[in-house]
Amino acid sequence: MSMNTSHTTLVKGACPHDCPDTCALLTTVEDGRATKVQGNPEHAPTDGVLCTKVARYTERTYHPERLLQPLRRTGPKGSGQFEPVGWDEALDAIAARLKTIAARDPQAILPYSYAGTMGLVQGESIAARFFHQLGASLLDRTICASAGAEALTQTLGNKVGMKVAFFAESKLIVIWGSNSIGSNLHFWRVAQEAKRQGAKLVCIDPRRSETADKCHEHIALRPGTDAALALSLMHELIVHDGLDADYLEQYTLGWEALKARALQWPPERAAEVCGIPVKQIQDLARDWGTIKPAAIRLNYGMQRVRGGGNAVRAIACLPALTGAWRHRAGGLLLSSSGHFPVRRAALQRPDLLGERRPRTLNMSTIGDDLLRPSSAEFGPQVEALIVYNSNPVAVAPESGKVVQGFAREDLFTVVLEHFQTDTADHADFILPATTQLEHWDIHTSYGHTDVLLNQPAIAPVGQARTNTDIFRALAARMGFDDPCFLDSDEALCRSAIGDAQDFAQLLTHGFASLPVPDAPFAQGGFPTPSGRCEFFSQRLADQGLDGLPDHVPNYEVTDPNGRYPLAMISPPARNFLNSTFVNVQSLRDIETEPVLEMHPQDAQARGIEDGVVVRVFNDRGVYHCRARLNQRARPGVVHGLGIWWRKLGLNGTNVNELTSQHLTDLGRAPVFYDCLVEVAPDPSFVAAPAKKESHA
Ligand SMILES: Nc1nc2c(c(=O)[nH]1)N[C@H]1C(S)=C(S)[C@@H](COP(=O)(O)OP(=O)(O)OC[C@H]3O[C@@H](n4cnc5c(=O)[nH]c(N)nc54)[C@H](O)[C@@H]3O)O[C@H]1N2
Ligand SMILES: Nc1nc2c(c(=O)[nH]1)N[C@H]1C(S)=C(S)[C@@H](COP(=O)(O)OP(=O)(O)OC[C@H]3O[C@@H](n4cnc5c(=O)[nH]c(N)nc54)[C@H](O)[C@@H]3O)O[C@H]1N2
Ligand code: SF4
Ligand SMILES: [Mo]
Repeated sequence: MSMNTSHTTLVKGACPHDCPDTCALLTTVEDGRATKVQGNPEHAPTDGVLCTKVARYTERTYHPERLLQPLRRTGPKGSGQFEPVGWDEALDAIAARLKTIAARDPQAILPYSYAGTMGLVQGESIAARFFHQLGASLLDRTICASAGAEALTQTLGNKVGMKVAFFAESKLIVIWGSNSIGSNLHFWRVAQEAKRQGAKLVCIDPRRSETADKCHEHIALRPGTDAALALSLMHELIVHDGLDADYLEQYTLGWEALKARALQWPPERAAEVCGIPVKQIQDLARDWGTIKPAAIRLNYGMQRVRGGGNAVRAIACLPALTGAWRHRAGGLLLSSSGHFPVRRAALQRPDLLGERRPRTLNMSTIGDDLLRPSSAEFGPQVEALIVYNSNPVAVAPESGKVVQGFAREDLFTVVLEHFQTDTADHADFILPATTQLEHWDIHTSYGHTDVLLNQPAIAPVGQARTNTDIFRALAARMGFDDPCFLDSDEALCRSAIGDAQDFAQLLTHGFASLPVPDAPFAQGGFPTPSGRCEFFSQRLADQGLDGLPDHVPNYEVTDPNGRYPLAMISPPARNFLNSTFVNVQSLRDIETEPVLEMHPQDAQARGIEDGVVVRVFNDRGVYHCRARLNQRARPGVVHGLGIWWRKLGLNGTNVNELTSQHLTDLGRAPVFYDCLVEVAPDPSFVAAPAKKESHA
């Protein structure tokens, strides 16, 4: 399991972050201290390479501001003023408060968590059991991928697709809504291999990203217009005889209906909607119809708009039109997570609810929901919030409202964290949690099909405890005596995944591959109700929705004469992972300050020079950052990069001050990239001195 030299150990682990690559880690431990985190060269998808962020994992783990002991609030809500408190005292007080609230109605308690760790054990195992036993409100975990996930499930039957390694053999790769170099580095390495073998790379992205720079073709469409482009590609394939009639006949459902829809989208119409040349559409359609094998790497960046679900449905149809799935290097990959036989019910134990059916609250509308009073439709006002693996004050949309909700003096908030984030600033109690180097976990992936085991490399830093251990301790204090609360983390790892998992192999190698066929849909066999690729979805039609994919325009469509004439998207900054790593100095030094990328033409029209502080605003709020003028932005679109910590920004806000709480067409997800703003120079702006984290 680990190799011993004199006082050095090499421990096998898994990267816990919300990233499709799920790298295998090797941590060097010298005399009990982790000194280096590297990629495991034996794990093919990792290939011995990590991104810059996780290569700095020891800097994050031993960060001087790491939370080392439980803290109790001393100042007003949100002031960030805390005093140290013992574990027993903190846990007793939390359990007592939860008991009081639960005695009235446990649904007034809301867990709030996401993918700070993607681990099945430190994610939702004991925590989920705890909230199920309690009967707390359920959380609809929609903040990232649920529009695309729902769309893919309706079309292909599950979150399934190509195996990432075979992109190396593709001759045409369409990178659609993904800055792979920044957010899917190990796929990019495979695409580079294909490029060396003569493949053509096309990038579809409003932003001229680092990835777009390195592709042969860049189609810079307006945000939220991908379905129009996809339908028009279908139009061209129909008109110019690019279809695989045999594949359509044998393995798809609803072709005649989809064909009629696609014929409404001649390239001239789509070009107008997308704001791109007609020729780009015609050329891509010709390539998609003639170059084989052809593959699409779709990513979630393009589904954060009103029509995000429909757009994913339209794009997911494209491989079936040309029979691209026949080849293992053809087809599409958005997510591979549906391939894993995770035993979710055994881990999370929804049966502990018994007959109770608590309400479900959507994490993407936490701003509104924290401000809602009790009512017949809503149920009880949220009185307590337990946050783990997430930083909602920074990452949830319309943060003005989120902050107002978290600032409620009557709301009882507990935050399990590594650092005093913007969310932790609003806690009544902050509980220090272990990092990936300090605990057991088991990981699936949404970018490859290997299971990874993470073994602890070092003892918990300070008084940190695992999420599981914290919920076990709370369960005991609540009087929950089901034996499932005693399961150890190692036992949870062993039981997490069905028969595909050989635990001995995981202990030895750190990873194991699932038995997934190389070309899963070469002869149909889609995991849909019909077994076919469902262009038409009866399940959607039964819900009163359009059974066919269509272009659904953004909620906020640009109007050059409108009050807010610029469309803003806010994709990740390469050196942060959502809001994680923003407080790691060496990485923040690379990103420097919060920026807004603008096209020089838009800047000039507003008297904005490169590097000046600007006000970005709409009816929801104001965000200050520095203008960065370059050709990455197309005219009419601006980019507020990365999810900065509010308190490390220029005026104590971040880009989510401007985003809305509207939801997508499918999957109830947020529409971060469907957002209109105006921008103005702000020469009088003086940055507030950066707030220091203070715990004492
Ligand atoms: N370095 C880094 N890596 C990350 C993350 C991070 O924050 N930093 N986040 C992780 C997470 S949580 C996720 S969900 C994944 C995936 O995260 P994604 O959100 O898919 O991130 P990106 O790959 O950056 O892809 C977003 C790209 O989509 C583009 N885009 C925006 N709107 C549209 C549109 O309407 N149409 C099209 N075609 N493109 C659009 C953006 O300009 C951007 O280049 O990445 C993960 N990896
Ligand atoms: N404007 C805009 N907003 C966005 C996005 C965007 O592109 N633009 N992207 C959205 C997307 S795709 C996503 S996925 C969400 C991400 O939102 P979140 O899932 O909230 O992700 P992070 O901001 O990385 O915050 C995760 C937190 O979990 C903590 N954490 C990590 N591991 C552990 C652990 O083991 N125990 C405990 N207790 N804590 C831990 C980390 O310290 C970190 O503070 O943000 C969304 N918000
Ligand atoms: S964040 Fe992604 S690329 Fe970086 S180490 Fe983790 S899994 Fe690999
Ligand atoms: Mo995400």
